Amino acid sequence: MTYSNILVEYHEQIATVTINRPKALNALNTVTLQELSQVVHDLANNSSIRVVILTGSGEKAFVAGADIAEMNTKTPMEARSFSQLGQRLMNLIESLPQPVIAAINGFALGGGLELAMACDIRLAGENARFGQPEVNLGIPAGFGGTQRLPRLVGSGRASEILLTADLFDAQEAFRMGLVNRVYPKEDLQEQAMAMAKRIASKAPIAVQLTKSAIYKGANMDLISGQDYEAEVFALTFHTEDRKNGFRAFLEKTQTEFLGK
Ligand code: CO8
Repeated sequence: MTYSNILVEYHEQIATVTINRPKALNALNTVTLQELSQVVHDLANNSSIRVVILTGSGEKAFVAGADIAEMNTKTPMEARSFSQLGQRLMNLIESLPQPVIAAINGFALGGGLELAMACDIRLAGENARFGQPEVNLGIPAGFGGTQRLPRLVGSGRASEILLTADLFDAQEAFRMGLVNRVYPKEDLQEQAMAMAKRIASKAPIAVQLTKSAIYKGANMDLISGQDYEAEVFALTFHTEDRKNGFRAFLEKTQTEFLGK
């Protein structure tokens, strides 16, 4: 399937999804949000894909936010629908069975940072710049940023970022735990692919259940989260991969995980 604003490339068991509106710094308009939702929906049903990389096209931006030109003409009701379209996309990414790595290759602002925060792992090029500049435009963040940012970096730091609209660089994002690693910009995509391959080589059902336990647990109390963990732990004991993984360890050999 071809999209006007999204590129999808497949490399063995890894899908790279690129937001492709470089002239608008990959800003998220309605079409891009809809296409991305369709891509994520399709990937959720594609069991041959084990890891997804999400990135932006061009040298300058991951995503510079929701599309300001498009939003400018919206009525309050249309703005609500647009916010909910973005929120649904972020939730869809978070609940995708496969892990998603954000390769942040430049500006990740507003809806762009919100998109990165819906991913499981964030890797940044050293040229990346981050921020939630919505209050400069007279709006609050609207794709989940007021909720995910405090959960990721704590409410004090999140409040500063959301209320001042100050931009910050990749090293600062790293120091506050918002990104996992920072790479020279020319190494970013290669490093994202290397990490994706490492994850893709692990037992896929265990990987997906781990993601699910992290994601579900974030919205549960500790005891309920542990109950869920015990359930998914037990589930893996039905799998061939669990048996083969244990056997390989005990026999000091290697196994290739098949996802069953
Ligand atoms: N939307 C639309 N177009 C954009 C956006 C954007 N968010 N960002 C950049 N562009 C366009 C510019 O208009 C410009 O287009 P043109 O060449 O036709 O004039 C092109 O991309 C290149 O941008 P600049 O010339 O501005 O490039 P600079 O290097 O000078 O500046 C910046 C780069 C600093 C990233 C600058 O473009 C900028 O500040 N962009 C806007 C950043 C921003 O405010 N993002 C937040 C948007 S609001 C948001 O994301 C809310 C999400 C929830 C919404 C739900 C509520 C309804």
